[in-house]
Amino acid sequence: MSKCDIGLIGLAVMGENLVMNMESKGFRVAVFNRTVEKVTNFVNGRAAGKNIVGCMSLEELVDNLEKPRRIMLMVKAGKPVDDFIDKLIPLLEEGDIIIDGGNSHFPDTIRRCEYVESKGMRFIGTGVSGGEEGALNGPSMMPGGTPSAWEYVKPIFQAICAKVEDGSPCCDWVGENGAGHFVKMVHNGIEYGDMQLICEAYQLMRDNLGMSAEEMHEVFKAWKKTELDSYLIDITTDILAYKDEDGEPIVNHILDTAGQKGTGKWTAIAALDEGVPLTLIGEAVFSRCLSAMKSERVNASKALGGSYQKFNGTAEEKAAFIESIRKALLASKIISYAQGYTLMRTAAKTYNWNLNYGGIALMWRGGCIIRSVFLGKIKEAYDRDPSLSNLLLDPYFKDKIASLVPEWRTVVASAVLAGVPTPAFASALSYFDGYRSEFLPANLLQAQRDYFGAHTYERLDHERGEFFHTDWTGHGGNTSAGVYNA
Ligand code: NBP
Repeated sequence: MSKCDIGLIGLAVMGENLVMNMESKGFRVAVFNRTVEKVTNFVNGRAAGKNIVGCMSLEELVDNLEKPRRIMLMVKAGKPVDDFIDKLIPLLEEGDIIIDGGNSHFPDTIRRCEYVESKGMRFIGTGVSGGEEGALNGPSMMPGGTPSAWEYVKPIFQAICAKVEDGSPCCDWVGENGAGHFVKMVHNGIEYGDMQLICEAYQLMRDNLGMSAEEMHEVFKAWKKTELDSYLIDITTDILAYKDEDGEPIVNHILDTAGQKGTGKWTAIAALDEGVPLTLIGEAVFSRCLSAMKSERVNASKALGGSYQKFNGTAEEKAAFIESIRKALLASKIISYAQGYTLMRTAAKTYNWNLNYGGIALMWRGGCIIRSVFLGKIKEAYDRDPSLSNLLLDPYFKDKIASLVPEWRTVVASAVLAGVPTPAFASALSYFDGYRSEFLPANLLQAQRDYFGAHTYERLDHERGEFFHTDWTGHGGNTSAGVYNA
């Protein structure tokens, strides 16, 4: 019997579908699962008659693999990954490759990569996006880790991943140690942002314009034909048309509390750690938190007044406002990606990753939840200038946002007047206005810091790096604080 090309541990929804995908591309796959009955069920069920070898122990799995061995873990993120790594290492040989395809936090991947390499083996941490369907038919994959492992994993990953129209794979090497999982984390953060933006457009149409789910379905259907064309707009269009058993749109029956698994929070925390203003994704995470406070909001709506001002324009004005909402959504989306890319650029410096920003846009272009036509424009921007410091400075995005700004302002202002919350639209606009400001009020802020804490300040009429302190009250000394926190 010939050996297998790859082993996969973890026969839950993602693992099973990835195995089926690999097998369909001509790879022979050995499989194992902690609860071994699942192996038996799988090989006798979905995998029956396929080029898939069920293994009842890790030893059997390892014995069944070509060298260098490639073993992919698709298990619950966290301790199960560490446990499997520790069980595998004594069974493996130098140069063998352990791949973690779960949603691991990138600091864990950095640690695991160093640990596995210290034992003479190689490690890859890869983001896999696209859910169950993506795993089966072609996910977006973002691998990083031990660089020398990539040549052994590349033929499999690039065969099973999603492809864009010209056949380019939505999977390429991201960078060393935790880079792949970092990029996957930012992907998930951007996903939070994209979903929040769509929900704000929906709330404006529902609560300000008083539109029905059916009417909004038509609007999103039309938006699919614009630059907003994306998987998330697609599924929103479908959701709004879906009827419950009583014939009502099911969306009207769903409780308005959102769950989260934490990857958006990780992205926001990484941004705070790196000092990057990732305001839109931050607002998207907090909006889910606010949504989860349902009973408190119900009480507050009674205590504080929970109604929204209704739009009272003509049919033409309503249609024009809907188009303005579309533009506000697009403008805010550009800001979200500009912020996400700034986070990746900053983290790349911190962690010494040589990230290929156009390549990342291509990886997200197909297969994953944020896949969209828009990502093609980001790829083009980084092809034009791989060292672009901010997406907003690319000629295409600069012109695009300029064309959207007036109506974006109208939408945010109208939402504020109507009392409809639009935290992502509004924070994106504030970021835009802050980013394009030569002068911010931080001169006053720095004066306050110097006043109460002798934190010193720099002056416009002196070179950068010269620090001054003022005795603001006349009772202070000339001593300034030792550390200047820029
Ligand atoms: P789950 O995240 O539900 O994990 C199930 C697998 O983990 C099973 O094989 C289970 O074994 C194993 N496992 C658990 Br649970 N606890 C274990 C432990 N203490 N020791 C050893 N094994 C343990 O599966 P999934 O939804 O297929 O996701 C797999 C990974 O892919 C996760 O990291 C997930 O975050 C990520 N991911 C999921 C999606 C998605 O749409 N579901 C998308 C992208 C990425 P058992 O059968 O013996 O309980």
